[in-house]
Amino acid sequence: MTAQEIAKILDNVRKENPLVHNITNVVVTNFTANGLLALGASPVMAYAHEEVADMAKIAGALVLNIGTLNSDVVKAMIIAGKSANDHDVPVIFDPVGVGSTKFRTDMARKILAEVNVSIVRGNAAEIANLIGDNWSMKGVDAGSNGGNPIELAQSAARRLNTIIALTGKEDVVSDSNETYMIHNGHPILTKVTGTGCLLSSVLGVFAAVEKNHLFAAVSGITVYGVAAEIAASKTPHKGPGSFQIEFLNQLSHLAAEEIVQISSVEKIEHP
Ligand code: ATP
Ligand code: TZP
Ligand code: MG
Ligand code: MG
Repeated sequence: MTAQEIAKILDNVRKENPLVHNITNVVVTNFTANGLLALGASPVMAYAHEEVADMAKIAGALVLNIGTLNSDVVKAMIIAGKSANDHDVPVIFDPVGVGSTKFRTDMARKILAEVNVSIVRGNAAEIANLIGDNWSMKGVDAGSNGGNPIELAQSAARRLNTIIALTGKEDVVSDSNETYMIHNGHPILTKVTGTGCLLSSVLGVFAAVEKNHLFAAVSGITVYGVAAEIAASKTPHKGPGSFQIEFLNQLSHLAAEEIVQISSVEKIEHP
């Protein structure tokens, strides 16, 4: 993918203003809504069993995030997910904290068994635990075990038959046939809660306007990483509070020329 193609997809987001239905966690709800508004999308959070099917079918994408799950929320996710599948609405899944408790792992696998998901976005530990590989988890944060994120993303994409967007210091996007690595982002993103969750919803925004969901995921992650780099450069010696606000500003202002100058997307050749 070229930087110009990525900038064009961002332009389409701003022109089309897609509605994105989020069933997400209580920690990140406000930050997610503000991040999607800044980017040019129209967020809605809706959880009632009685309405989620109707909301999902009129949305451009549905984002399911199990950060503060309970049985009722999981039921809502499955109702919404089936409705999205019936109406060709792409579903993005963020398996927050999978591997840290048995309930989370069981529920994540249940959702994947019942709903056809276009993109799974998570840190390395979450992606590994989703496919039954051991990778240490500390609550919702990835531990590290020195594994290879490219091989992990490719193998998870093959086994789950979906697109994997595996994030961390480097981000990897793979559908098992085609793989990209994105070298943008900034370590201060790890000091603001919900930056992973917001990114999953941003992938919903991009999937709503770009039918090729592999390109949508690469574009969303790149735009996000470039905005973070600019925000960090504008808030030096400040801290996560100032960064978080400036990051929202940059999601809103980001220009095509900045994507061309700063983005770093590498296509990984398959053996
Ligand atoms: P975790 O809970 O492990 O932090 P997460 O769900 O919050 O996971 P991240 O993997 O932190 O998600 O990804 C969120 C964003 O932060 C992505 O854009 C990613 O590229 C970026 N990011 C994470 N760590 C770094 C880092 N060390 N350097 C640069 N960018 C990073
Ligand atoms: N606890 C449950 S969900 C959540 C926390 C702290 C937010 C996790 O956000 P992210 O984006 O994975 O850092
Ligand atoms: Mg994080
Ligand atoms: Mg997360």
